[in-house]
Amino acid sequence: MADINDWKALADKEVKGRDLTWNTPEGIAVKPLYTAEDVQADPGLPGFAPFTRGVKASMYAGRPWTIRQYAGFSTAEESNAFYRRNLAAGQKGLSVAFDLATHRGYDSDHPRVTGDVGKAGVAIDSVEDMKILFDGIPLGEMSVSMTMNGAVIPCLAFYIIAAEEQGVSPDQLTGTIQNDILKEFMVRNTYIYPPEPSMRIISDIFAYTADNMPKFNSISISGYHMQEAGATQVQELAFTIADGMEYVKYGVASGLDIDKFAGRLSFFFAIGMNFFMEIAKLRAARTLWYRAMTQLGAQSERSKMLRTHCQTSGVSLQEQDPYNNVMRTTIEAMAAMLGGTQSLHTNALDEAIALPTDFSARIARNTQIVIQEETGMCNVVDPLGGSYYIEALTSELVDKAWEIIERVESEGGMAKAVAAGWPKAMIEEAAAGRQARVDKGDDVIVGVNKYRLAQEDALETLEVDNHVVREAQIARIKRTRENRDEAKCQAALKALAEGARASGNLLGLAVDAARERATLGEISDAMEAAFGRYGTTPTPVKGVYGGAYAGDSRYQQVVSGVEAVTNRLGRAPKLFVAKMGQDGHDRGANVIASAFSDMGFDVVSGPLFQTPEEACKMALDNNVDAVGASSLAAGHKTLIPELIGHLKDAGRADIKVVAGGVIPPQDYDFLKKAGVQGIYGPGSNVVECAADMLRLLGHNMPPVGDELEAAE
Ligand code: MLC
Ligand code: 5AD
Repeated sequence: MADINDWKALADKEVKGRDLTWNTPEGIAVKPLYTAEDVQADPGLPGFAPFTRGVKASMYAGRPWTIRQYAGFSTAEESNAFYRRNLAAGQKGLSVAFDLATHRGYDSDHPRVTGDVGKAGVAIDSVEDMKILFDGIPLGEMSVSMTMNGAVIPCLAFYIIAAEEQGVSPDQLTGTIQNDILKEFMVRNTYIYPPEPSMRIISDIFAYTADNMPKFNSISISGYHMQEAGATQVQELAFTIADGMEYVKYGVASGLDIDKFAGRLSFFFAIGMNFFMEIAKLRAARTLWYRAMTQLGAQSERSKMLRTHCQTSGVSLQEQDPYNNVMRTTIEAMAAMLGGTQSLHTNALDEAIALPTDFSARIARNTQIVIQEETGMCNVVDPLGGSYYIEALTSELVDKAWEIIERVESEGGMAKAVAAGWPKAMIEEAAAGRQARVDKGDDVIVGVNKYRLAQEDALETLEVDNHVVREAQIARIKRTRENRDEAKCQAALKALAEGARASGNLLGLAVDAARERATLGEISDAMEAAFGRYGTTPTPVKGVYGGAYAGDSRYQQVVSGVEAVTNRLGRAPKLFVAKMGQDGHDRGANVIASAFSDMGFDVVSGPLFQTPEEACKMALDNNVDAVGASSLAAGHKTLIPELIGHLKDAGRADIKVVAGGVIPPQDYDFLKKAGVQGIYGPGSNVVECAADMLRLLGHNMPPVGDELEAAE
């Protein structure tokens, strides 16, 4: 019989000695062949420790994963109608997307959120909105996930009261609250309070749910947003498990018995296009959590069992040739189910430009239904168990992630690591490296950097008129305030504020305030009075993007162009990367900032959450040549024209304004009429963005492929 050396000789001959090793971004050297020799240990059986092969013995053969589509937009009425249509069409669990005003603890009438109300999710200002959101949906039967982290106390309180007023007691509630603040500080940015009080909020929620809501998952510890921000699978895995360990330590330090709350911790991972790596990642995650929880002293098997939701990757989807996104999502959905997820969201094909329409949501949902009901794939538990490659990858991921986890632990845990900033820097470095690989065509994206269409068909997308939603919300807030018992409401808010300053369970106190119709903004303010509001300024990495481009002629042309402009101006051209509104997605802004700075621009990165007026002031104070407004949460039509208006009023219409991010092509004309001089959607090549910027600054930049020296 042939052995491995025979195989090596034959394969070498076939490819004439070419090295077939695939070096992945996570530093794994994937070989072209795996055999029994690569498998370190027997992975055990599903339903048994360490749960590598799944948390249930029967897995999907017994019950398929929950089809749980994340959704929310506009008003509670519109989102409720959308939920009901989706449930009628085969969706099994709900998952609420709140708008950014709600995330950040502002009522819809707050002046800082005019561009955000109802845009990236549904606007929720009080228990009245929450009741409408679940009208006709029995909360005693439906499991509901709420993606809420910053304003987690008022939102969960509204949910509890909405259920109470449906006649459903807290102990009947099944569902999940995201409640994962560490990754907010690292990558997602919808925090409100500083880290310490934010961690107290989480322990208070653990305590309240352990006592009153035994069927409710008190947290969804999320790696998803790390991968979206550019993390490799090893980083996502390591930091997520380390976050989980930190929450457990805080819970225990606050006096809770580990086995009383740990069984209701849940997880959330992204599933990207590296199919086998993603399958192995979920298996590795379960193996790691078992190890971590054993180390932390958990006794019950349930406490050591990693149950997870997954979402297919948003960043893997493209604006160009968008029907390719259906295939991408299908591949990712298969990886999630082969990895053994408990619940899944499949993204819609219009992901890169807007929120899903009924049409795109149907295709996304049916992707899961087809897998569950047409393929027979659910009938066998962990069908890839025992695959040499999958088992070897699983072990390698466990080892690589554990190394990072040990570093985190040796430095005092994840809260300290997040404060020190190195996990975020590591992720941003990976993001800049990925962008450079895509821009250079080393990482292929079909329809974007290869096989690009000459002409794109227009896609019909969902548009929300935030002005209309805001007016409706303001009217309802007014009615709610008029109809409540003001004295009782104020007393409840006062008790909450005192609880925040001293002790007392914040969720319990907020439930009382919610019952009295205190608004989300009022509940958040009561805690902010004690905790303060947290803000950070981004510090983009340097050298990674430029490093990846060493020797590239087009890159060199742009660098020379920047030098020419620098000589003309007597200083480097200055770009201000602005993030306005409550949109905290900063991967794009950070990648642009670090790449432009590597190319020689003088880059000023603004803080998150500026108003257009504040952004204008910063542009003027820094005397910049151009502002690049990054928008991924649909506020662009309100915020960018306002910024241009302020610049004009200040007599600085000469400052160029360009926009980048998730901007539907239908909005391009509107923005151009408002004075935006360049628009860069997803899939834009960053070197070409810089070439465009040079043209805007009056430099004669040659088109791609033209090797003529750029003449100043
Ligand atoms: C499951 N069950 C079985 C079984 N399979 N029983 C017998 N045999 C089987 N084969 C039981 C389970 O034990 C459980 O009961 C019950 O059925 C439900 O199954 P589950 O597997 O727990 O599923 P689910 O209820 O859907 O819970 C999944 C979860 C949860 C634990 C991962 O946390 C969850 O739903 N998370 C969703 C998070 C989410 O949607 N996030 C969106 C983020 S979007 P019991 O009693 O054991 O519980 C986002 C984007 C952004 O964040 O904005 O940035
Ligand atoms: N409705 C549906 N999906 C949403 N996403 C974000 N907001 C919404 C919403 N309101 C999805 C996108 C995004 C990820 C974070 O969640 O897929 O990439």
